[in-house]
Amino acid sequence: MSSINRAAGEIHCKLVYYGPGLGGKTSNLQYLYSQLPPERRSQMISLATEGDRTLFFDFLPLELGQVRGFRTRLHLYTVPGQVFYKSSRLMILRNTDGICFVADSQPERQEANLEALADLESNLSELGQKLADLPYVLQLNKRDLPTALPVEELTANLRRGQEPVISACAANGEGVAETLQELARRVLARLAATG
Ligand SMILES: Nc1nc2c(ncn2[C@@H]2O[C@H](COP(=O)(O)OP(=O)(O)O)[C@@H](O)[C@H]2O)c(=O)[nH]1
Ligand SMILES: [Mg+2]
Repeated sequence: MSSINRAAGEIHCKLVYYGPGLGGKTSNLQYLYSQLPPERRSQMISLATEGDRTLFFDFLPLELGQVRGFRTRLHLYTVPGQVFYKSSRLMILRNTDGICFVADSQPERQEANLEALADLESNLSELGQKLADLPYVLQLNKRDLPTALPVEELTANLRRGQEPVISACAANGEGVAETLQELARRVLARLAATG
């Protein structure tokens, strides 16, 4: 999607948080939202959420400020985890500029992590894209839980290439800004390289 509107002096980038249900995607956006100055806080949109679960998606626009003289905006989305929302995930993934995979560090969620990662790769391939060709970061979330698997083990199981691996506790915001910075840096570097 990343669009540069030279006339308006604006850059727009679409970033998607992907991962197993209840892994912490919405929490990432909620934390970022909570860090915004109050006067800019009216904008997080969570569509059709029922209790904790994201049934459709969350959307959070973030102003990055000026990048190379352009007013730069990030559009953050999360995808719903449940299997039956495949068409929503496909739609949200379309024209994405970058992806953060939010993995759940708990042993009992490892199958769900692998399933979500495979689902991501298969959906990208339906859209004619490959993970390896996209700005991508792997976030290992829920590091605060006593049962969290070692970072090395999760990395060995979930890392697909040279993507950065970032430990996080989205519930209290640890690693959340770092994750976004790392992803945004990659997206903007790629934008600069491709013009
Ligand atoms: N202990 C712990 N709980 C977390 C963390 N991140 C999210 N959660 C909790 O996990 C549940 C699901 O999080 P949510 O962000 O809704 O997951 P999503 O389905 O991926 O959007 C919520 O109850 C969160 O409070 C974390 O880092 N540590
Ligand atoms: Mg959610």
